[in-house]
Amino acid sequence: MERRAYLTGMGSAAVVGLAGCMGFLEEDYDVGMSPTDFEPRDLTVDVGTTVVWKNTSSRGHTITAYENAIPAEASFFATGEFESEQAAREAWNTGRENDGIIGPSETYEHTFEVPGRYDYFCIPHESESMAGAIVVEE
Ligand SMILES: [Cu+2]
Repeated sequence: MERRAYLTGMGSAAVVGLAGCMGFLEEDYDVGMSPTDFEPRDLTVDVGTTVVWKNTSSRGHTITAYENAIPAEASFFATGEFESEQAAREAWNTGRENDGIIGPSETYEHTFEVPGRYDYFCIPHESESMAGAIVVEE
């Protein structure tokens, strides 16, 4: 736990850079989560990269793409495997069994095949500005 506290105390860019060249610091995920935020909020990857999110907090979260803020040719993505942002929101709002929530220590991954910027958010904590972006470069 001491290592995590040390890592989160640094800028996210520094963490990614350090983790890349210092093998012993590498984690099994790319984006972690605090109770109300993604860490880091912004991540840049190469096209074809599989990004792994891990819920490193004690609260449940969703990872839900903003349908109108991803590249036009890209496919929508969301925890719960919903086919649209509206379907994801409805599932959460109506308390369905599959509400898209991932619990503490659970992971979600998505492979980005189309370059561009992907904005996403957490449905239950949208009002607390829990959102992030993946920038996919050629
Ligand atoms: Cu959340």
